[in-house]
Amino acid sequence: EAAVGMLYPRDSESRESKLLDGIWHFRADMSPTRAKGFDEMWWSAPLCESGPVIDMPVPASYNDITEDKALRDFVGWVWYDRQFYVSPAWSKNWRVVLRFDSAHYYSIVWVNGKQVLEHTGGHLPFEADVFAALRFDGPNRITVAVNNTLTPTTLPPGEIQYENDTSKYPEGYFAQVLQMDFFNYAGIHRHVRLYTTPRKYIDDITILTNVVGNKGQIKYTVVLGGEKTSGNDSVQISALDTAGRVVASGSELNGALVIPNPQLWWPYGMNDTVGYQYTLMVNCSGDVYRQPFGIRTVRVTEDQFLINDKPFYCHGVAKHEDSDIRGKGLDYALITKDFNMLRWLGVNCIRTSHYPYAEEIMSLADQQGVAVIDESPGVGIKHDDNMGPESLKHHKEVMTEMIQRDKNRPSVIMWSVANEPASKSPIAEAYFKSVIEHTRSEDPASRPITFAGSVSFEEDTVVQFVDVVCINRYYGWYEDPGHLEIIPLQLHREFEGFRAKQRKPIIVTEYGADTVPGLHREPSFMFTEEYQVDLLQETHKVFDAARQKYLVGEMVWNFADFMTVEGVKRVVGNKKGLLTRQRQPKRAAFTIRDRYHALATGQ
Ligand code: GCB
Repeated sequence: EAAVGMLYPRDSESRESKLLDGIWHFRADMSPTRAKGFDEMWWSAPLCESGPVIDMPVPASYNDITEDKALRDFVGWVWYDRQFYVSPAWSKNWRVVLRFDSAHYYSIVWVNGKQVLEHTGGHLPFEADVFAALRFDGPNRITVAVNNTLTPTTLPPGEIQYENDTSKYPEGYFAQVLQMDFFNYAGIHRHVRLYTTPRKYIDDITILTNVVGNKGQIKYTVVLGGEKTSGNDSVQISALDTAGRVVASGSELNGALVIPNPQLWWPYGMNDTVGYQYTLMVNCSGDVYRQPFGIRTVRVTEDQFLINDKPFYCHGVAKHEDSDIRGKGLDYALITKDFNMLRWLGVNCIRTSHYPYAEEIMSLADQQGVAVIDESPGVGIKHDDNMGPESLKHHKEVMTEMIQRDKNRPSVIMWSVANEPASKSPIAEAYFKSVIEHTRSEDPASRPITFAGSVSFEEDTVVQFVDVVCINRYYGWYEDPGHLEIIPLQLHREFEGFRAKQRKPIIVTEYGADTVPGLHREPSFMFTEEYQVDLLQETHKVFDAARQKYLVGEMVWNFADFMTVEGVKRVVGNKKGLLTRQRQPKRAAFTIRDRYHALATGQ
């Protein structure tokens, strides 16, 4: 069987790693065809020899690093390179894997001029054993070409619009048309690293948990990679608690463990302990890997979302990976601050709108008991040519990669396959039936599946396939702007309409109002801090009435302000944040904080 593992790189007695983060050399290929780098084979020598280079941090988006508008808004291939060394000790009986945690969007990677990797999709890891391409006795060079062009069949989809009338547009003019409401930040967004494993290695681990009476039941599967199994592998499996005590053990590659009186994994607010995780320590013929896991169950009924058989009410926010200067680049200070602000707000659940987030973010969610609706990059599926066979194939591959990466995470309580697709047409019905069936068959833990929809119950054709109905609604904002009095009627009507079609629980995955911090008016007026508060509060009345029945969650759009393309609806980005882009509270943040802390103590 082909190696499919995508375990997060973790050092151990048998594994070492080396981050290649730092300042790299960089050049955007501004040639009209964007193909100069390939014509001149820029990977065959250091980048600084084929033309001028600038310094570029990794990880980070390249867009906001310089003062060059052409680079900020660039569409096409950019090139990165750097030197590195590996210890001769790594040449003995090791596998050396080069892993990109993500690069946006389409990437090709060379080591010492030899192509070692190619990957499509911006938010998921890719890796390869590069042992054969490495030098252990001198400098190595890594070259990366990344292309951020979005097409009708990428996820997210996009389009390039060409203008040929030279009386109106300069020669060769084209513009990228985005179908989503966030800036198409690009570059090497997460860590790049080398890590070693023995030649025979642990390729994948799957852990399934269940709770029966006072017993935690663990089913695990370990997949080995590398040299053919000789049949006499030594296998040691131990489940450890947080104090490092062995609470169960086994000696098979596939097995079951029982943990008596387990500490369950709980989200924030549902128990005194939250985010409790055990570690499955796997030792296979000397390769050691420690996989964290949480014991918890997730189940959906006609009107409830149950975690460990207790009703869970999601009081959360949708987020973005977005901040000043670094764009979508991973930053430890930023993500730690974000989790502090999530706790400050009293949030117990986030949605990774609109793409899978960095694994470091997912790990904080696991540890801090923040439940996650894990969303794919299926955002902006608006046209029929985004739902053809090629799109479908790619969408399924992305779902597979996502599940492969996140399947063991206790925080992930549901998959979201898309955000606001055009879910009215027969083509959407067939397309999403197929994507959702595929997702169901891929997740060994059978988590619930959803998508965040914007189409009314009267026209939607996809909700029939999901477990939880998730709806994004902007009453009083895009619908009847300025009119808060319509919210109770229209939102209630949608709830009842969906319920009449499908007896499934509902989460409002988006509602909100653009708010310019510091803008005030009494009585409230759109874009003021008061209007955001009023809109939220008016909506909460409807939530409170439906909460006892079938509403299982509410999520504000958005945690913080974030960057978008330039456009007449956006004043330097989307301003629907409870927090500014610098993570300082607007007035509505206090409204939500009061409400969420009350909901957390009420559960
Ligand atoms: C939506 C989208 C989200 C946008 C938001 C808005 O429905 O899902 O990506 O940013 O509305 O503010 O328009």
